[in-house]
Amino acid sequence: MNGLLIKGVGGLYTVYCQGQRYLVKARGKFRKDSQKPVIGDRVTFFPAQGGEDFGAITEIAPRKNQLIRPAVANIDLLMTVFAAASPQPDLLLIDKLLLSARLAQIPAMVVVNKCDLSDGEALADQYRKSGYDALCVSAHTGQGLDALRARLAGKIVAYAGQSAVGKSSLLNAVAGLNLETGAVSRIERGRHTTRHVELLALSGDTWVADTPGFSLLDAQPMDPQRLKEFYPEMRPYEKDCRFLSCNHIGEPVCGVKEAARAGLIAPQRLERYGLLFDELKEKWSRRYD
Ligand SMILES: Nc1nc2c(ncn2[C@@H]2O[C@H](COP(=O)(O)OP(=O)(O)OP(=O)(O)O)[C@@H](O)[C@H]2O)c(=O)[nH]1
Ligand SMILES: [Mg+2]
Ligand SMILES: [Zn+2]
Repeated sequence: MNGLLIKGVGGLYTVYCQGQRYLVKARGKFRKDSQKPVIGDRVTFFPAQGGEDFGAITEIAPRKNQLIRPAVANIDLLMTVFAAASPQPDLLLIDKLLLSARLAQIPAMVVVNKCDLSDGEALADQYRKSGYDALCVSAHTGQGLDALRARLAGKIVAYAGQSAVGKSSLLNAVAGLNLETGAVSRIERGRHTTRHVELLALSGDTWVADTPGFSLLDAQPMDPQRLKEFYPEMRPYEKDCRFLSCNHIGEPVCGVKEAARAGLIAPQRLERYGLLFDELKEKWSRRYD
């Protein structure tokens, strides 16, 4: 049988297959191959037979992507969440999360929550210009939640974003979950040491990795020269740069900077690109330390 690994605690795993949950263990060969099963794995298994307590995993399908800490595989969609207001948006964090997702080959989208407090369209547009799907929503009024539900349907979803932007509130509103929200979850998160990761059923075949995905930030050092590849909105204007290798940060005669000045690309996003460039440059120069 084939199923989805949704939970693992101390070597005992739960596999979901056609509405049923099966308790299974991994066979010894996986430990030998140092190929431990990971939540989100598509596995071949057989259920417990006559008198046995547990079934067994016999095969793990190749992973299309994987988060390391905590380990989750085969994520179909990363929701990067920020609030239009309260807390003030940390868009540099969002840019970093989107970049890390690209590097990890995880499709990502942008969710602007709390649009009942402030209009998030201009912020969402910064990302739409960059080719991202961006939705303005409110967990409180329900604005945009049908569209969000449609984006998530049938997928394994992970989420990320600074504290208090409403990640738990959104999951609760979208799927009728009962995750802790507000101050309580923030206090507890500091003390909580996660012993296991779990995929929660949002509905039917939609799953959410119950972790805010911050491990994404520990990405490998990257050559800053490559950063512009991740900003497709710059491409049409690069032909107007004097230098073929222009990084659009301080070079004279830069078509991209011109385009930002003319409002053709979001100047704020270009500014954050510069910050990210400097940060990557610093990390890159220390990569052999
Ligand atoms: N006005 C408004 N407030 C919201 C909205 N969504 C969430 N909130 C409030 O924002 C606060 C934080 O929400 P949470 O869902 O706990 O935020 P979180 O992102 O899960 O926070 P952490 O678990 O700390 O990372 C709560 O007081 C929510 O009631 C919204 O759409 N509009
Ligand atoms: Mg939360
Ligand atoms: Zn340039």
